[in-house]
Amino acid sequence: MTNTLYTWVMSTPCASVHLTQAALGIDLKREYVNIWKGEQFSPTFLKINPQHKVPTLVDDNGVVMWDSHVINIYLCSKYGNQSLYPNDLVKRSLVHQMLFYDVSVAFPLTRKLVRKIQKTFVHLIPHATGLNVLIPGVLQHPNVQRWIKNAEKWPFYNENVKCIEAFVKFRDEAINAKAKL
Ligand SMILES: N[C@@H](CCC(=O)N[C@@H](CS)C(=O)NCC(=O)O)C(=O)O
Repeated sequence: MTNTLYTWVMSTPCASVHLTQAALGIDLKREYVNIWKGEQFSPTFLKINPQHKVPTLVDDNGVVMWDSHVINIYLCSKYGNQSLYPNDLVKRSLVHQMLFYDVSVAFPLTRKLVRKIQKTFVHLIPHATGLNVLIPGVLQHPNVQRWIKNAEKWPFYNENVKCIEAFVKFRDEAINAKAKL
């Protein structure tokens, strides 16, 4: 059995698993689930994950796992990557600290913001690229800028670019649809 990742390119939790996959250099069969078309509610997918969330991993031993943080930890532990997920207890706890921060603070905040943008003013931001314009206050902070510049050097960063490109395509389509009204 192959590892199958149920995923969607417009989802940031999914992008994090794509980044991990690329960093580990492993094969995962990807099945795309377009959540904006409601494909996560198909009987087939609900049978796999009744929580109807992507990313969802069906491991080569048939175990189903969901939540990007869990999947990322699992893949790093299984395929071993000391720099991404160190054995050292203190270093590992610092990794967990950021993962838990993402679960409890960063992701819920971003999701709220993106939903508002989708519903209200995506057509007003024709020059926005990805999230760079959407949350300028956060992204222009020097620490965040430094972090982004560093991330751009990762050899596997292109996986994130694909996610941003999908978002930009969505934005352009939303603008065009609005212009036709
Ligand atoms: N904490 C979860 C969040 C997963 C999540 O919210 N996924 C969204 C896409 S970004 C989803 O599948 N939404 C579909 C739905 O809830 O029906 C993770 O990190 O994997």
